Amino acid sequence: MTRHFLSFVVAGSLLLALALPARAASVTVTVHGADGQPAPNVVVQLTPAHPGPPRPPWTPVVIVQHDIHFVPALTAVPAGTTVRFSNQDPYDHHIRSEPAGPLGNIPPAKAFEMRLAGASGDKVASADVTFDKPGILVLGCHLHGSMRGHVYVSSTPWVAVTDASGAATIADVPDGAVELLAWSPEQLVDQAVLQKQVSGSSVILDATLNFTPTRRRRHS
Ligand SMILES: [Cu+2]
Repeated sequence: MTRHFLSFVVAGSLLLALALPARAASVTVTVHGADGQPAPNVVVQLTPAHPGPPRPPWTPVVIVQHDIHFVPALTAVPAGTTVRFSNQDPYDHHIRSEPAGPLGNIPPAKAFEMRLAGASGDKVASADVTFDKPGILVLGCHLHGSMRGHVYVSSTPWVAVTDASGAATIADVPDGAVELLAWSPEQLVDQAVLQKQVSGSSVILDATLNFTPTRRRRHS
């Protein structure tokens, strides 16, 4: 074979690789506590070795203030996502970001505060915050000390929160090696990064937390 023919073959294969869509899977991650029980309200984040082209930002993502609670209490979004805060209570909330972590010493991924007027009739006050860099933050309210929420800002678009059965499904995960990282607002120590493999159309991965979460009733 001539060198010319070889480079033709190489170029041809490259073109083919670019033209074919990378295979992707729907991945369900099941998370358990150290006690073996399903763990709801845990963030799972996948970082594929071959992420492919950038994904469009998520929109819209809404966190409502209802009954002096943030709903949902835990929100996970990819960095770059704009979150709309919407006050459905008939009284004001003064929402602010607070440091996170067991010692409260992790600066919020995004520092902000804003006052949202109480809803009257169908008039609901809303404001948008764009979470541009990965990290975590606690949501609080100047006016209601009991209000607590968490936002996890992911470095990848493959992120979700486990449901009541401790499972989260993430669509369109590129095939190949992935790193799986879990995060719980209750954890004292970071979870280990797990090395997993994704292939086929439907994949189930599992993770076990390094602690046993408390069984709190979920506000809905
Ligand atoms: Cu409030």
